[in-house]
Amino acid sequence: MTKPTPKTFNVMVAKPSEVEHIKDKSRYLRGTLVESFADPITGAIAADDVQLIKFHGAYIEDDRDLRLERQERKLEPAYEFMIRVRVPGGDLNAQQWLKLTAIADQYANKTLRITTRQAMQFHGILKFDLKKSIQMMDEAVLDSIAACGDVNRNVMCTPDASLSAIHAQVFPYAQKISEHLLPRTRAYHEIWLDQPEGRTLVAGGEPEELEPLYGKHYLPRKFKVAIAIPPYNDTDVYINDIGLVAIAEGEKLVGFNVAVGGGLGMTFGREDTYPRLADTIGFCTPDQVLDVCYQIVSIQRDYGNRTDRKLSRFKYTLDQYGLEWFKAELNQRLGWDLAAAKPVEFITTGDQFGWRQTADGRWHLTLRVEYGRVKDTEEYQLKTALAQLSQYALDHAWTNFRLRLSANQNLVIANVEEADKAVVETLLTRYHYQLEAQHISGLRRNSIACVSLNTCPQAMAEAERYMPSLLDKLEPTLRQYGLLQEDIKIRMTGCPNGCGRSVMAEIGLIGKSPGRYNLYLGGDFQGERLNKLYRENLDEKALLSELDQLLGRYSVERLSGEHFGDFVIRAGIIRATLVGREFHQ
Ligand code: SRM
Ligand code: SF4
Repeated sequence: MTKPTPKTFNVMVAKPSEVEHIKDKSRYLRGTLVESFADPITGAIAADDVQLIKFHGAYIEDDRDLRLERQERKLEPAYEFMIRVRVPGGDLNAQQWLKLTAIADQYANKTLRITTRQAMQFHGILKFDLKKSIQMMDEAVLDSIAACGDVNRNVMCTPDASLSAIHAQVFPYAQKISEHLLPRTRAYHEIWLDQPEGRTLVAGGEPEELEPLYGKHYLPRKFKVAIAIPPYNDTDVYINDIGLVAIAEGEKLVGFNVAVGGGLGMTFGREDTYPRLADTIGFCTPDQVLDVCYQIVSIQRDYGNRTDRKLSRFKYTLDQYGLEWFKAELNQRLGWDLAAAKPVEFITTGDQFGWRQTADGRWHLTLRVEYGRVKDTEEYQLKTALAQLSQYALDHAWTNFRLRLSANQNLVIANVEEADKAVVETLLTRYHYQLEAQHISGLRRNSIACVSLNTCPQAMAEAERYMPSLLDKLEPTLRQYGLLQEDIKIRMTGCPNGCGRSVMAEIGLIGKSPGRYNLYLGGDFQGERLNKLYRENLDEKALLSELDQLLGRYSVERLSGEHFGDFVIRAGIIRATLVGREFHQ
């Protein structure tokens, strides 16, 4: 194949998308954000700024529960902002946790939302409170730079130190890669933190900014990196644009397998969009990994589709030009060749709940947080318990105390000395929080639901708010078939964008319209196989009936140790999806 032409803005063959034009004239992501946020007339911001503010970690949304009523009353939608904090590896200290809790209480909807990428989100922030929220984050050395937008997003790594002897060697790479791929524009510091302009003016007054990786047009689309430490695939490593699998020799990290081109988003009605898992292309050593990530991002910058944003993720660049071309291009940019990948084996994408100990004698407690929403309810007060625990850590100079967010929307209380275990347990039980996840069903333990309504503008059906009641209705069926404690992975999203990674689930539910879902089957337990559409547009009754039949068969026909996702394929209920391009077939 002849070498493709790089698709930089100026030499693009086809028409650049509207977002490309917005980036082009944004003066490195400044746009008219200052003016928009000073405008007292509306809760909204200018149209171009709606795109630009994503690069600063925020989205404009409106409360969809109020949309109709406000339309009828001829009021503008109830505009509010979502902001996503960048937390590489999901790692937060006590002071940071307290600041985030304060933001939730003072400016947002009084909840903290752990995301499926180990970041933290706030919802319901009003326009004039956004800057104050960002400044509060900054006081705890946190930011929302590149948490959204056409750049590299939050870098993931397993948060649970007890799962691997090499965790301490691997974990810092989440932070290092995140920093290495951060945009360099000073726009964020100027606009939100009132820090002086960092740009120099060249002749003619054009601001010249040092943005060596991204340039003026940043990436064609969002970009994601994750690290997993086998045998645990709790970051769903193969759904990322770059998936790094840590390789150990004995108790020493020797490098990473490099996988490229994962991504899950698709659009109903467009079969040229599809989820795709990353292909493993080789191995690099720890001191090579930053350069490898940088050069992969640079190839996507130069060759990604900048015309049709539905086809602009890296996965499509790879499928368009081919893996062999990509490997050759990468090796050329690196100036050396990746080594051959090492064999790896994963056993699960789930979290390991409860207390677990590391070799240094410290304890780590993984708590289930229902769909990542840290809140106080009448039943339990998790938000208060975690804030009090963080305050205790500060008061007692417990400096290595950490709260770590998991990619399954859960939380690890990390680095607890034997003597402090009782403090943690007392606080959690005082606020009625269950320490162990073993009291709930295996299906619930292995469930994820995306944010969806009432805040997500893309939602077609409920997810986070509906999943608990759906599970209430499924659990009697599980009990009847003796499957209550069986680990089965179920995930729900309110639309096909894939934020809750439904197409990787053994039971995947994707919202089609209010109260109706597509049912997908055949994902595996270890995160190495996509599922496939089984039934379309089911209401709750039809869904429960389908699952009743499937679970009934599973209970009698399964082989010893066989996971549900493998069973439905072996039993001929669904065909396995082996490559993303065949997802719709
Ligand atoms: Fe996502 C867009 C929430 C993880 C694929 N995602 C959105 C937006 C911003 C809606 C929008 O565009 O207006 C959602 C905000 C709703 C809200 O009110 O909070 C949203 N995504 C989320 C979170 C919060 C879901 C959650 O329940 O935790 C996750 C935040 C991650 C983070 O901290 O960075 C989240 N999103 C994901 C994942 C899973 C992952 O990365 O592990 C995916 C699938 C993987 C992938 O990227 O392919 C994902 N989100 C998308 C897409 C589809 C992208 C595509 O390639 O087509 C969109 C829509 C878009 O980009 O146009 C989207
Ligand atoms: Fe919103 Fe769809 Fe993502 Fe759910 S999957 S948060 S509904 S964009």
